[in-house]
Amino acid sequence: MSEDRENRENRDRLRIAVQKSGRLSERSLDLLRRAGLAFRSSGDRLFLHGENMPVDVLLVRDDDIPGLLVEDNCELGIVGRNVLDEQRLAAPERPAPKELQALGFGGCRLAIAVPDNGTIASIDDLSGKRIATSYPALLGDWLRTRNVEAEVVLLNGSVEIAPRLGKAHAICDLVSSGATLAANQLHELVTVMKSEAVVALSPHAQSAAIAAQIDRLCGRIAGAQSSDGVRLLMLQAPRSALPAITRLLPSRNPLSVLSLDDRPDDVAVQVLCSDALNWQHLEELKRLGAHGLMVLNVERMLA
Ligand code: PRT
Ligand code: ZN
Repeated sequence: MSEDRENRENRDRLRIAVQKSGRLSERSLDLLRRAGLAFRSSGDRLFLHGENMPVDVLLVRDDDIPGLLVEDNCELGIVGRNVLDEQRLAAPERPAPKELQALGFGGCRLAIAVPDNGTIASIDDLSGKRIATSYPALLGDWLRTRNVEAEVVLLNGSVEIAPRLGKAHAICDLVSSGATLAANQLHELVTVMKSEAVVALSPHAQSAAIAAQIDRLCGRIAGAQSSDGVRLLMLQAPRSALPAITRLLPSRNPLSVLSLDDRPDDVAVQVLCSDALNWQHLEELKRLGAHGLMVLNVERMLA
């Protein structure tokens, strides 16, 4: 048995890979903390040792995460679906990591965008055109399933300037706010895929001990995630203002309404809201007569 294989089989600590530094890093580590994991950093800051669970965190480039899972260097990874699916399609002969759970952050879409005031107005117009992208496998697959014969031009960065440089007629890149496209006089033609951060699982079979750790950590991640962005709004208000308050709130959750001993016309209200609850809502609630407004983050929820 190779030393590597032996190490792996003797391993009793779960390893999860997350992006070292980038858009997903902070939210990924925050999620693990909220799942109850406390960790200590190693000197080289590439490894976080879980202190209260047998779980270690590898800090790596996001593009390395699918490979680490395929090579069985770690069991779980938090990575954009775009990266996971691109690598799966690029190497269909390799065992593919499995998407276990979507995480609701890192949301974006892979979209084909074309120059404003250009000649490409529909998907059919892409035939015979060059499309620049860092996602050749996802784009190639999309073009094939739609029978569009376009040339895929691989670029590893600054894809959005390719049309102006004359390198391509269109681009296929990640979009979130759309500001980058607008700044480059481009607009979206069609969405190729929707993406967000996901938990991915190694395609290899695991020991019973590790499998139990995977279940436990994923269960906790799901629990932490269900309270993600959930806020508890507390306020006091005249009872007569309740219908208007209900109409104004960005929430369909029922209000808990409590009577106040010393003020029969007033009530105390509690309601769960999403993070769509903003300052303007609070100001409007105040105008309706609410006072003592408080918005608290919800850490954990158990139905
Ligand atoms: O160093 P490393 O390789 O780890 O990081 P990276 O630079 O490859 O990745 P990073 O941190 O930029 O992105 C990590 C993941 O975040 C991506 O794989 C996506 O899953 C997700 N994500 C979410 C995004 C965006 N939103 C996003 N807007 N990744 C990139 N962008 C870029 C996009 O490429 C374009 O350049 O942002 C620009 C567009 O943004 P808007 O808001 O102007 O539309
Ligand atoms: Zn990357």
